Amino acid sequence: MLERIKELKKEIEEIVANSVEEAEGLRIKYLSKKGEISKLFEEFRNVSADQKKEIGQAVNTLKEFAQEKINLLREGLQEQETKGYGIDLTLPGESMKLGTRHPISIVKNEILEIFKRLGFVVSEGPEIEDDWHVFGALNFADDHPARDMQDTFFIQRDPDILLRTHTSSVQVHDMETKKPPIRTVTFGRVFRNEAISYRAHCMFHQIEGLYIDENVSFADLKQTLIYFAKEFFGENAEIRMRPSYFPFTEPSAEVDVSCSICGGKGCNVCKNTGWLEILGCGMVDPHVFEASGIDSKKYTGFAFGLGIERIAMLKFGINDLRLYFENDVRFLQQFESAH
Ligand code: 2U9
Repeated sequence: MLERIKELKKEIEEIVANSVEEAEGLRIKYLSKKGEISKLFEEFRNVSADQKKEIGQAVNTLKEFAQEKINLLREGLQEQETKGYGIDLTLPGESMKLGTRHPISIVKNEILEIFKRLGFVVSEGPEIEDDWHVFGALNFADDHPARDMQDTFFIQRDPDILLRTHTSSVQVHDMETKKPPIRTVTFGRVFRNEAISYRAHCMFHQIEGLYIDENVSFADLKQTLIYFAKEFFGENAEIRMRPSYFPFTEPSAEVDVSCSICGGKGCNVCKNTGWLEILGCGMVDPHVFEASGIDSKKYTGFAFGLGIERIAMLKFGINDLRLYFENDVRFLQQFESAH
């Protein structure tokens, strides 16, 4: 009898049906009162007591298997018949809808690629930091306003823990763990305690670069930024530098690029100046080197930082920062597809 059960299992494994009627025929053949499996149950009465357990289990398993298989066949066919089509394997597949890349990611990737071509290595680090890596090691005075709760998010329990306000903290880790020459570019989210409006947000994205070696000069910085501007904004792009101040660089400068919309003639995007501010930069302050154990007599370096949201606004003509973080698909779908 076990042999017959095995044979039937194999037979049922291979059954197919092309219509609901055929599936019903199969149900009758195997599962009706006079069906093959019912016959097995009748024979089961004559099975000796010592075999009853084994054969009983096998017949029940076979019955469940047949019910499941025939139900599946019937359900599949019913669905096809109610939808009014059969399976046509020659039909082309339905293409999957691809998402689009976020404008911040598009700009971030493009900028990082430019600096990677110049030999910069990408580094990332934690968003939750300590005071030393965000402020102390970067030459911020103890009473610097950035350390104020009005400007920075602190963790209530421990004033030493805060959300980084710039990605320079990542490069402090690099300086602590690597030996010059160091040529890194970082990107990531930074947090500032700002009221949210069309031109300010409490969270945005930065890219920062740092190059430390012997004899690195301001001319190297300028040439690197000219290369970046031409690669990103086009061959005709020019830059100008204006003196500025940051605690971590000396001298420091703010950098403008010639307005790519009006070609420098003046328009409403550049507020008729012909220039757009794109980044800040400078030579790394010797105090910053000393704080991380780098010999400031032997090494010099340059650093720069830019806000990705601002560059993406210029590139795509976006006029409200909040659009980046609202996840409105009507906004997001306008950018290149992620493939
Ligand atoms: C180390 C030392 C110095 C990074 C720099 C800037 C100038 C800068 C702003 C641009 C717009 C921030 O996003 S923004 O608000 N950044 O102007 N950032 S120099 O200097 C560093 C970095 C790391 C160790």
